[in-house]
Amino acid sequence: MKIDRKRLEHSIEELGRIGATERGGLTRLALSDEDKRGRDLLVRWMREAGLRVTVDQMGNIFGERPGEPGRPALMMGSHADSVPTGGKYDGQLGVLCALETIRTLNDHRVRTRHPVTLVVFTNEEGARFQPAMIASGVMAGKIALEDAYNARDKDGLRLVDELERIGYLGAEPCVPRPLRAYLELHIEQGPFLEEEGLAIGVVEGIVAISWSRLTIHGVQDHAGPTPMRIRHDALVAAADVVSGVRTIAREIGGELVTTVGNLTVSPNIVNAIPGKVTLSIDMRDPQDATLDRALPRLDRVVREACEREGVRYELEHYWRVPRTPFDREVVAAIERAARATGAGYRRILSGAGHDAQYMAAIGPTGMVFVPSRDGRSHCEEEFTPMDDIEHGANTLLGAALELAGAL
Ligand code: HGY
Ligand code: MN
Ligand code: MN
Repeated sequence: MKIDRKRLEHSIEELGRIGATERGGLTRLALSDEDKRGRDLLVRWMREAGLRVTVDQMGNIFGERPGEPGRPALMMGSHADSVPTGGKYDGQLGVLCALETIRTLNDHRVRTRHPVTLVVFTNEEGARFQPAMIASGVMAGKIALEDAYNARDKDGLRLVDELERIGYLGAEPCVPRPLRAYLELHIEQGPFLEEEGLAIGVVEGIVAISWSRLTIHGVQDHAGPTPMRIRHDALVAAADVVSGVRTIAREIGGELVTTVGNLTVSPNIVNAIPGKVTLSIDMRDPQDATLDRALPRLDRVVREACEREGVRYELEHYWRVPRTPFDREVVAAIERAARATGAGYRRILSGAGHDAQYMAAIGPTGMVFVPSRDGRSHCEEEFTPMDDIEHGANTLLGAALELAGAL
């Protein structure tokens, strides 16, 4: 039994047109009008596949295919929101490969012991509302529903109000469901599979992640008449922090990665000394202990940079997800399915966060990776060849058949 490559390719192209950018990428921010249009299309496809569609309090969408009554479901899916000027594979490919798996089961009239449930998670990216993976985080009991509801985007709009506005504020409680397993196919978003000429990654787990936000208060003043000796420039302190964040990764080394991805300056005009700067710090490592070493260094970098410039600051380490190992039985099932495709594969660790990170706290979880061209993602150049997607989708199908128990 194999997936229908043409049908899958067509679905990728059709969903990828919703929020498409001129340069072939995708901007479909969580709970935006484009996200609503994408969700509506997925709900239509789920219904056409005979699934019972429900929506929970966080806007997560579920499409249920029946199994034997009383058995826990095999859940599979991903997210359909993107980063700004991102790609049309991150997240949506996992949703569409899960849908293609179900469509293939339908084609072959396969009945399964366990129900099979397709899931589309809300706001996985954390691009519009923080933190990332907020909806699977609420489901896993790691993020309070009220906190998620009150998360605000850069325009001050609340997550719950945006859910309501697009018609996806569901009634189903966003709580753990009994799980046979959770499977997620995703692009690797790194260079290793392509470098080694492999089509499939059997994901053993996800790195530890820490997100911090820094606000620096300087003294806003005129860029002309203010002598250098009396300046307290928030952006000069921020610049020291940005290079200090890079130095932490260089000094600790190993697989630690550190990024300042977001920086806002106020009043952000040519002729005023910046009075206020906010910036984000993203740090990740396969070991929690390394992040525990890196965070005090970050505190020191910020303290010293701000002391030098004589500015005040607030530094908040507001999100931390531990290194997450996946379930050995599920990983083994995915590896068997990968081997059965005949394509090249290897075990791999994910450097990107995924909803699977929280789902692993609810039930046995595993992921399938497919390569990213040049290792690129979160950019319009994001791309994965259809041959690799086909191998990945057939791996997902094989693992689903084993874990759901084809009758
Ligand atoms: O941040 C991440 O790793 C994911 O793309 N949300
Ligand atoms: Mn993703
Ligand atoms: Mn992403």
